[in-house]
Amino acid sequence: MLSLAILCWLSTAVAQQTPRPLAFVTVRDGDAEIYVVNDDGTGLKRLTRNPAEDTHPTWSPDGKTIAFISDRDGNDEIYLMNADGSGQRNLTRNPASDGYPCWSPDGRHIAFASDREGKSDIYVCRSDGTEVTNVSHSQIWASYPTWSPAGDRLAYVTDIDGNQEVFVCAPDGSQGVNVTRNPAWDGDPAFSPDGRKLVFKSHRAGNVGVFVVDLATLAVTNVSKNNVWNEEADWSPDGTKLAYASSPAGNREIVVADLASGAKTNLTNNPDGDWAPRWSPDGQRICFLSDRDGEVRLYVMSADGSGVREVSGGAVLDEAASWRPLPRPGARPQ
Ligand SMILES: [Ca+2]
Ligand SMILES: [Ca+2]
Ligand SMILES: [Ca+2]
Ligand SMILES: [Ca+2]
Repeated sequence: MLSLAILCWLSTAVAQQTPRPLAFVTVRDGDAEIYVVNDDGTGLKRLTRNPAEDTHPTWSPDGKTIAFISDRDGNDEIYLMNADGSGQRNLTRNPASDGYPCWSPDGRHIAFASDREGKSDIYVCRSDGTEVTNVSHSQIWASYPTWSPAGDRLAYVTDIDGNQEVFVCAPDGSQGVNVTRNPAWDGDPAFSPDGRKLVFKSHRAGNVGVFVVDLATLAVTNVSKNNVWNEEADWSPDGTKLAYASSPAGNREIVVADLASGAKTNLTNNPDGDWAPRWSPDGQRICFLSDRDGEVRLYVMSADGSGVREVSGGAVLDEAASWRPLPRPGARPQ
C-alpha cells in the first residue's frame, strides 16, 4: 500500500512538473506566425518564419506534427510541420482556398474545408495529402469540420436551408443528419469526449447561447440559459463540464458549467475581456485569451480559476490556442 501511495504521489508530482505545450498565433513579428510555449511560460519557440499569414495550428493526435493554414504560395493551403517547426510542407496544393484542418483521432486522415469545386465543401484526405474526397457535396456552403473522438463521425456546419445547421455524417459523407433543425443560426459544433453529444452555438433563444444536443435522441439542452452573449464552448476532458466565454456583466468571462448540476462558475472575474477557453488534455488547466494587459495575450489558469499566468510573452492573434495532445496508451504508430 505504501509503495502504491508513493507511486500515486510520484505520478501526480510528475504530472505537475511535465510541461504542457501550447501552439498559438502571434503577430509580434509583423505578420501571423505560429509559436509554441509551455503552460508555465517556459520554452517559448517560434515555429514559422514566413512573411505570409500562418494560422490555425492543430496538433496531430500523437503530438508529433502540426497542421496549419498558410497563404505563402499565393492562396490558402493546409501545411504540415514537425512539432519543432522543421519539415514544413504543403498538403493541399490547390489554387482554391483550403482551410480548417482537423485530424482524425488515429492521425491517418485530415478533414478540411475547400472551395475547389466552386463552393465551400468538406473534404477528407490521407495525412500525406492523397486520396482527397468531397464528403459534404453541399448545395450551398459547408465548412468547419470536426471529428468525433472515436473517428466514426464528422460534424460540420452547412447553410443548406439558409439559416446554418450542424450536420453529422460518417467520414465518407454518408448517413448525414441535420442535428440542429432550427430556423435560427446554429454552428460551432464540438463532440463530447464520449461522442454521444455535441455542443454548439445557437441564436434560437434570442441571444447567442451554448446548447448541447444528444445525438441519439436529438434532444437539445440550453446550457448557458441566460440572455447575454455566450460562445466558444469547450468540453472538459472527462465530459462533465463545459467552459465557454460569457458576458454576464458586459465584458467576457470564462464560465464553467457543470452539466449534471447546472452550476456555473465565473473563473476569471476580470473587468477586461476573457475568451477562447481550452482545457488542457489532462483537465488540470484552462488556457484563454485576455486583453487585461492592454493587448490580446494568452493566459493559463488552473481549472478552478486560480494561478492565472500570462504565457505568450507578447500579443497574440484572436484565435484559440491549441494544447498538444497527451500520448494515447497503445496508440498505433502513424
Ligand atoms: Ca508568417
Ligand atoms: Ca489552396
Ligand atoms: Ca439553424
Ligand atoms: Ca472579463
